[in-house]
Amino acid sequence: MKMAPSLLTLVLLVVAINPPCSAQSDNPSRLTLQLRDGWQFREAKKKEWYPAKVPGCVHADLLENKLIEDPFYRDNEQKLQWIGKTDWEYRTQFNLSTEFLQHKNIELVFEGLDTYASVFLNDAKVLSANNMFRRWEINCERDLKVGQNTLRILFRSPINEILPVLKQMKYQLPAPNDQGEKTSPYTRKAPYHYGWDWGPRLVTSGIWKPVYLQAWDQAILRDFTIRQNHVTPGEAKLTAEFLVESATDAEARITVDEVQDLLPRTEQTVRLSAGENTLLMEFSVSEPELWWPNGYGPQPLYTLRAKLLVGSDFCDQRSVRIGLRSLELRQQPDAWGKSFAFIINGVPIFAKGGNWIPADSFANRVTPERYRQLVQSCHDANMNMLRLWGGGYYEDDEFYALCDELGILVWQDFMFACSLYPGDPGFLENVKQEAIDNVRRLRNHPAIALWCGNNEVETGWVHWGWKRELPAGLWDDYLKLFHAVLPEVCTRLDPERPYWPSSPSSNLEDDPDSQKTGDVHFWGVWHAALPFKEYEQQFPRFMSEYGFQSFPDIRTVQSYTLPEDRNIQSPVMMAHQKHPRGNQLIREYMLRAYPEPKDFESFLYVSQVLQAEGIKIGAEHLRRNMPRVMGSLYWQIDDCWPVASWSSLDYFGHWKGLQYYARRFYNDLLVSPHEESNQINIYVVSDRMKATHVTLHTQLLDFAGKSVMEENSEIEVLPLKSAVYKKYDRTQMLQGKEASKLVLLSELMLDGKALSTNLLFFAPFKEMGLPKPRIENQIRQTGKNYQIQLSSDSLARAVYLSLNQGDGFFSDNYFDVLPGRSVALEFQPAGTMTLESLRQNLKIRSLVDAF
Ligand code: BMA
Repeated sequence: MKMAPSLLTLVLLVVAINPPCSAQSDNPSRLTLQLRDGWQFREAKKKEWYPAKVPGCVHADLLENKLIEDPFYRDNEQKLQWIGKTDWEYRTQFNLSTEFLQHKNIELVFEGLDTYASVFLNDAKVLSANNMFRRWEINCERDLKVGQNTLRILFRSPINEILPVLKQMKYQLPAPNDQGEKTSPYTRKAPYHYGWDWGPRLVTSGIWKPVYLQAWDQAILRDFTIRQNHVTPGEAKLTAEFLVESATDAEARITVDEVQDLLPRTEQTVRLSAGENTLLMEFSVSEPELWWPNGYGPQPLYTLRAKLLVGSDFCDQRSVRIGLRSLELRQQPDAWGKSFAFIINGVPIFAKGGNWIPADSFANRVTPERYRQLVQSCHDANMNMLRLWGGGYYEDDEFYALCDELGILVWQDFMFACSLYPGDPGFLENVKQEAIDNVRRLRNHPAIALWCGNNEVETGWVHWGWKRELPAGLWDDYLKLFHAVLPEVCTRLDPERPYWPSSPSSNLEDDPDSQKTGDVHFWGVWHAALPFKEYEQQFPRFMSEYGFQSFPDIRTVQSYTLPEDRNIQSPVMMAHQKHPRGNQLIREYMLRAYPEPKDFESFLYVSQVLQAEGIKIGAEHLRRNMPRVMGSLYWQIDDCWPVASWSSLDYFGHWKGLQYYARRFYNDLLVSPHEESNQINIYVVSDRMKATHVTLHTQLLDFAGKSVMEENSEIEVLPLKSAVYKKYDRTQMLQGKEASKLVLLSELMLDGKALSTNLLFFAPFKEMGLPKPRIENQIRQTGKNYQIQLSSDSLARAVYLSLNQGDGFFSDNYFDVLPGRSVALEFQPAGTMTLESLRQNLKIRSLVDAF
């Protein structure tokens, strides 16, 4: 790969130099002083102060000081509602030296304040904040002194702040998820804090992101971004854009290099004017190594470092990590309407993944390790896209960095969900600044594929009665926010990335839920209680939400219950089910296909099988219908607390059945047998860019393993395509046998290995009369881990391995074991575990055992 400077837009001189430029100190003259220590907090106006953690939030601090009980335990949530209706105060002290104060410019920077905050520096009020999602930068030289300084922040209750506003309103802005006074639309704060149909109402306050002082003299590099103007395998044409603030007019030098020297450096001399300067430097990389979504290729990343020098003074430096790829949201008229497909490096990508919600009610508790475990789990389940849903917060940099590394595209909503919003100039300006801060912060991540205005506001207006019941002017406010303010920021700051107004949306060209154009949320299954088969009647151009709930596993339930709570209808279990009809719906769907589970733990297990089997129907249908459909994002990936929900990863990151199923139904090669009017069509869907030669093995068996029909065919699976590779007449294939007692196995074999396996049943579980299987296991130690081999004397469905005690990860779970065929998997214990204790604690069950 080569990089060469080319044409310049604004600049006087560009030189590509290799090796390094003139000597300079390793540290820029900009200084940062983190204000992490010595924090205390108290209920406003009360006497006693307690130690606090920054970044953090008041609930976490109260818990840490043992002033409240765990909000996630039993029904504690209810008892803690006062916290959100209380004002809180935080303070710290820090010492400054004479040298530090000699700097010409000193700024106090808050990366995030939650939410209505008055900031006092040595008793001067320096900031009044009103948006959790904004970054605040305050010139504060005047207010600082040598020696001890005090920083104090008063947080007003975000609920109380809005109550007087609500009183004056002639109408109520809809906020169906607020579990109390409906104040959330007026406040720029994570909507899910106010409660959701999977989340508790825990209305936080606090300093939720880092705070620091920043000192500089001559010039500061406020921003550095790389625009990818045109990227092909032959050449990447890029523009580096710098935002420099300078104290005076001056001549400066900017150098850009790659930290590992993977790209040659470039340098240019520029004239700065006093104040803000936007500078552009165009350059190109020939034969770039391209960044790909997971499954399509590697994710090469480059860390580019920009240095700013004025004379011999090394003023500042900033780094960005980028991946080179082209990106397009292709919306082209076709036989079914208008396409909705993400094209990366010229390749149409079928988006496979789910919807991401905040991984905790208290953002600061999501450690880098937890982020990694969750995003890695998505990667390992063959996902290539997550939709960052608009009811939470713009994620931590860590999250996007992981998505860049693991090839997970991000559909990024702005933080608006299921409500209408004010449209007064103050509110719009506040949102505009929020958008500027976040687009600037995030735009260098190659993973981000789309900016999307909101979640379900367009469809809410049209389909949830808002249009009928509310003043028409609210729609004008909608248009201002989502069709003017937000797209204008995106076009100005991030012109190469597409903007989409809402999810679901038809960009006002059709009904918001139209299946001809745009994206769709389909909730006929679940909310309308329609059968899972109804998924197969849906042909959206891109399915950005569909889902079904399950319970978390018993260990997770144990974390928030006492033994007497462990029944589905108990008050504590109901407190951890936020959908009003949730448990009832799970039971109703369950009894359509299964008998009544024999006990509580079995109910939890069967709920996970039910969810996984249901979403499998939807996901495989969507994939079979590529390219008409180009995305399957199920609702939802993760949880913010331990709860019954639509997630496939529970609060502790445990894989539910759905996560294991997702790995199979999102495999790059998928065999998917499907009954279509007395015919059984064996589809193979390929997300591979090259044709693959495999053996398609099909076999009709009874539950004891006796073969009724068996065939092997050599097939060439076409790249990036869904097609039928084999057809059977149902009646002929069954040869007069009772269908409910048979199973059709389809698998793609390569070099003796099954790349994709799928079973087709002809009756719901409760009509199959499956015998109780005898499952044998053999365990072998392999270093720190164990290999477990299972076999069964008859078909064992949804075999579930778990531990009575201890923790660890099973490389596979919730799988079927056919008689006469063994299944091997790996177990990684969380700590150390002896073979003996694994043997003692391992519990193996299959569906039959649940009844
Ligand atoms: C979708 C989401 C969320 C919600 C989920 C389940 O519409 O956008 O608002 O949690 O449905 O009801």
